[in-house]
Amino acid sequence: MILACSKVEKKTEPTPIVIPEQAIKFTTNLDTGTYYISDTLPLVITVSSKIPSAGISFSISSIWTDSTKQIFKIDTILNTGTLSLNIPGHYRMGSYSVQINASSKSTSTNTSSRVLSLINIPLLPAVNTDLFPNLNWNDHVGGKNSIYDINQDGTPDIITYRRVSDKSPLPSIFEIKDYLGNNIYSFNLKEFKPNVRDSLQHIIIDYSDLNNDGFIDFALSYMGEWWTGQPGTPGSSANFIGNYICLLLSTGKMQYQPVEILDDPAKVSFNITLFDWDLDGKSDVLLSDLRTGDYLKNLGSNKFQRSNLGKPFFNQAIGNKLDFDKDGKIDMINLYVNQMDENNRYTSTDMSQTLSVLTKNGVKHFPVVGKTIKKFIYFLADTESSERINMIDGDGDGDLDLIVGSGISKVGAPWDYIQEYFENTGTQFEYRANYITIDKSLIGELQAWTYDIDRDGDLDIFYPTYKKNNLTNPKGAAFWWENTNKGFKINKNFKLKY
Ligand SMILES: [Ca+2]
Ligand SMILES: [Ca+2]
Ligand SMILES: [Ca+2]
Ligand SMILES: [Ca+2]
Repeated sequence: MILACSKVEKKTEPTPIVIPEQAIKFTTNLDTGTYYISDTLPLVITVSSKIPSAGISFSISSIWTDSTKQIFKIDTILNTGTLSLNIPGHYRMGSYSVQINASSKSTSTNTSSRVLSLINIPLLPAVNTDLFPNLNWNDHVGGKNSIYDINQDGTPDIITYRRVSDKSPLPSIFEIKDYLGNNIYSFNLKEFKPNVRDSLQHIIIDYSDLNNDGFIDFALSYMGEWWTGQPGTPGSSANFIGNYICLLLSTGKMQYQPVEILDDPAKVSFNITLFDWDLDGKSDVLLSDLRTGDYLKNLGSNKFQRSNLGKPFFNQAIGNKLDFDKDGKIDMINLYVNQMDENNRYTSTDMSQTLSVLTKNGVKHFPVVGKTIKKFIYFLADTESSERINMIDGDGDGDLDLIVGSGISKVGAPWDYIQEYFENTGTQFEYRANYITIDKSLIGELQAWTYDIDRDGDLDIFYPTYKKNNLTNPKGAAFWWENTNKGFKINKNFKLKY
């Protein structure tokens, strides 16, 4: 017989079994390498150890290491396995470091931490001209100051016309396209006006909201001159065969009604400029230039009346349109310098250098001093000629300073380009040598545009176009200029946005 036998023991309270907390372990979605950021940090933290009963205290902070500035800091308790955060504020160019500390809420010695590296490389909003090889890219860029978005979809647009060199006469097609390669609008001048005279085969284009419906309207001028040979060379002569102008008046978003406003075989015109020339609040159409004063006065409701402006506000020369006095309304700026012909003869007796600004309050004139700005009608061999202007606050004092863009023509070699800075002192614009750094081994153009590329709150400078298949060639490398408030410095840190 087997007797079950048992010891009778004194019953005791069970000793609590101390199960040590697992060492805290976590991973993030950004653990491998450097994360490229443009603003918001999408951070996901996953805890791989057992969560202590009281939870885990997380302390997360991000530092902009370029200035040791703290971007954000958060302390939070996690009771589940993952923590997802979208943390904004990393919009400025530079390096960031994200510190993550995790510790058990009940055992403060049970901690873990890691550091993530982020880098923000600025996006350069230049356009690749290989995208549409048949366009006149010069006209997309010239006389403008920054990217523009006609159809208001957030992607910058291109307004110009097709230039097909192996066809004569050219098709005269006005085009709106965008930086992603989309075709937005096209208008064939010759389909609308089959018997239009072919002249220089350039469509001169300007735009403004003429009928005040919130959509941009266009004026197209088909030019009135062509040459029998190389312009300006002996034996070559100009033939004048008139000027044709039509407006494209918006009837809705990207819908236009073409309206012929001038068909004159005797008129010669090299400009068309939409601006409120008579300062009554509505954009008008200057048919050629201020010297003639011939313009269409905007009467409202798509009605225009041929009129004359009378005495010119200024000697019309190199122009641009921007908001000089910061009242929200676009002003006209004009840099006059005496222009030379192909024989180095001045074309005027007026030797002044003047920046004129036409605002709704009238015109103001500012001397431009410290350097003789050269301008020629034609680029011949080794000609330095100023062709474009823009304005930017380069010294951070709140007023706009002047940028003059020039080309230096070369025979049998690529041209050089320079951008020069004239500081606004309130009464005049004074030349500051080398304020805008120039490196002629990099890309060059006549017109520089402005944009806050590093997103630090001030405008920087860049060239609007590049060629993707030419970036590694001499004079092909893209760059931008950082506004340091003490000069514009070449910066090669960027990614091409388009
Ligand atoms: Ca667009
Ligand atoms: Ca007007
Ligand atoms: Ca300034
Ligand atoms: Ca900036």
